Amino acid sequence: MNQQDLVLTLAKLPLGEIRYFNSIGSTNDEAMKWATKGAKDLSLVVANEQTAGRGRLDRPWFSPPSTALAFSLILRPHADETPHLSRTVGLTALALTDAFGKLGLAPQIKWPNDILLNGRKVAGVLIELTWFEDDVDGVVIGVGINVAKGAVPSTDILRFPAISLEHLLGQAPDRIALLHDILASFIALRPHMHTDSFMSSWEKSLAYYGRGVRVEMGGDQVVVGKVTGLGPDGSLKVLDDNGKTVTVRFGDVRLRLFA
Ligand code: BT5
Repeated sequence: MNQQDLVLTLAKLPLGEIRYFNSIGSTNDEAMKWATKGAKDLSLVVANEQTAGRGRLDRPWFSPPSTALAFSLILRPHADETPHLSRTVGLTALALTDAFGKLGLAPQIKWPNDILLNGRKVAGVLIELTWFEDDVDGVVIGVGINVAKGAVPSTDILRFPAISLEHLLGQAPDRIALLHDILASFIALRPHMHTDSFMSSWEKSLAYYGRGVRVEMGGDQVVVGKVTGLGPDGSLKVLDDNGKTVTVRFGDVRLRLFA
């Protein structure tokens, strides 16, 4: 992977500028800085390796050299998109499921930000915002994908089982071609983000739909119940054991065995 190949392969997409790094701390850190300094809509930071990749709540994200796809996409939301910005994670997840589907795989979205293959995590999404006064003026979408087997961390640092595309395909797909397909799907889906059909595609791709789950929402807050769908803002609806629908806006979802 290098800047020239990226620019050539992505040339037909209506992107902003592209910055490639052979090694970087975190593409999201770079993109956040760039977003506050005027990066254009759909500008892209891509790295061959991250040495301080981050997940939610500053959890570590492992992306060793040449085996992972790690990138951050900067959005300058249009005025008509701002009411729906909480759907950006779904937009990104659907772009990823589309691109993995094209490879013949059957991905599912583990709410809110993980992509699963065969019940294991192959990719994660981290969304961060930049503000101008009271308004969001930039959205940084970080995506990490385990492309080759070597990207998958050892089990002792994992909160959830992981897998790579190579494990399932027998060989690692080309990272730049994969990035192209993800971005093309993202750009095609973006104008539909406000629609009901977008929400139903997102719901249809959810892992654990209709199944019993346990959601840890931080602190001691836990909900146990059945996934019944998504709220209009992308929150997860869980019907708890007392028959009450709980709206979950942040959390880690696990399948409840024996439910
Ligand atoms: C995520 O957080 O899954 C979001 C990951 C986003 C990473 C991208 S890479 C490009 C951009 N730049 C960044 O610095 N970040 C973004 P979360 O749901 O909190 O999951 C984090 C957890 O995933 C960790 O606590 C580990 O247990 C696990 N993990 C770390 N590396 C992994 C990997 N390569 N594959 C599977 N699981 C991993």
